[in-house]
Amino acid sequence: MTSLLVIIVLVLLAVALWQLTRIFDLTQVGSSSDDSQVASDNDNNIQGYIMFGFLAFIYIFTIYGLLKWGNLALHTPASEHGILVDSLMNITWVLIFTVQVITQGLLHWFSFKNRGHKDKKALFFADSNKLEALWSIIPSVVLACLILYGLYAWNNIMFVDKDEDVIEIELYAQQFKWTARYAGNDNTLGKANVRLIEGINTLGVDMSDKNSEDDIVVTELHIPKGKKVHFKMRSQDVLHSAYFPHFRAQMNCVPGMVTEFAFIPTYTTAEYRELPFMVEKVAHINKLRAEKSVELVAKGGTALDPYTFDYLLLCNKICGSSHYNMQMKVVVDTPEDYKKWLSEKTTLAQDIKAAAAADAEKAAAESAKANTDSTAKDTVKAVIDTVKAVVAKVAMK
Ligand SMILES: [Cu+2]
Repeated sequence: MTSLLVIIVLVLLAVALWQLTRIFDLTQVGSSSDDSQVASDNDNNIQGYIMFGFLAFIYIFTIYGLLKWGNLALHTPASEHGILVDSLMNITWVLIFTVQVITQGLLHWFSFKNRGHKDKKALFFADSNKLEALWSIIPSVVLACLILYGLYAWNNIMFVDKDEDVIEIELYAQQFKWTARYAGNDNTLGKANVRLIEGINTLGVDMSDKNSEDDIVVTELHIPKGKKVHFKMRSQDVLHSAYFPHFRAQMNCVPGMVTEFAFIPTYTTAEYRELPFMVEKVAHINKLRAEKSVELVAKGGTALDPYTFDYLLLCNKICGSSHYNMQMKVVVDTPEDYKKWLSEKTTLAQDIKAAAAADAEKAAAESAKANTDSTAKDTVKAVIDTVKAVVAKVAMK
């Protein structure tokens, strides 16, 4: 509401200023100033210098932005293909910056150099095949090279050989959380369907499928370093996007279909935490948190916990009101730790059995309690009846 009021005030202010300038123009009628509406040499000079000023602004702001916010860009990639993605990104940046600096410089220089002048006349020519060829061929060649390199990178990243030794993991997206399913010893995920969602089987895994028997469902993702992990994504409700920024991986999760990608992690969580840039970043965040904590404690609040780095799986599609909080912790372990972690997990089949047993136990306890209650009620009733009978007998006597 406040923003709306601010916008209305700004619009009204702009209208008022515009009206003021009109009134000012009207007061100038008849004066000696030039009101011919045709640009004079002086006007053209001013416009030329303003253009140079704008060019300087573009250059200075670009340099300022790079220095000020450059450190916010993602740092060292934590996956094998991440290096390829980063180099593609860097090449694109260098090209864009070079072309931007040269073309903007030329554009403004020529506009200034050929600014309007009473004695100058613009040269007219219908077309120039040489120029047309030059500005068509150069961008086409550059763009074709970029696209080819991009396609090469894409195939390299997306292609998973059927015979390749990979770990199969399903990522299940729903408003607003992620769940992961490991394929188990057979390394084949069992079938699943949203229609089969029931009780603790929140992913709708088809338990009649043999491959589902050893599937493991977890809410914290663990993956081993140096091993290719093949992710298969499903969505329960709306369009989500599985985004692993540190691994340079992202894929849409579309309801009704399975999407996929694969990557090889190259740093364990512990190793990534030790990288110098990360140590520096975490120290900076914790310094800010400590300062904020002093402020909070002074106001009677609680101090903030210190920050520790963890890889994250985020949702990168605005999928609803709590989209910002749709994330899952990702831990990259050494292969040994990963095996140990996974071996400690129970399978979904075991979980369902345990839940059914717990339900049965609860139902038995409830029925036993109901029986005890009814027996107690019967006893009390019998005692009351006996007392009533005795009282009646005594009264008759
Ligand atoms: Cu989402």
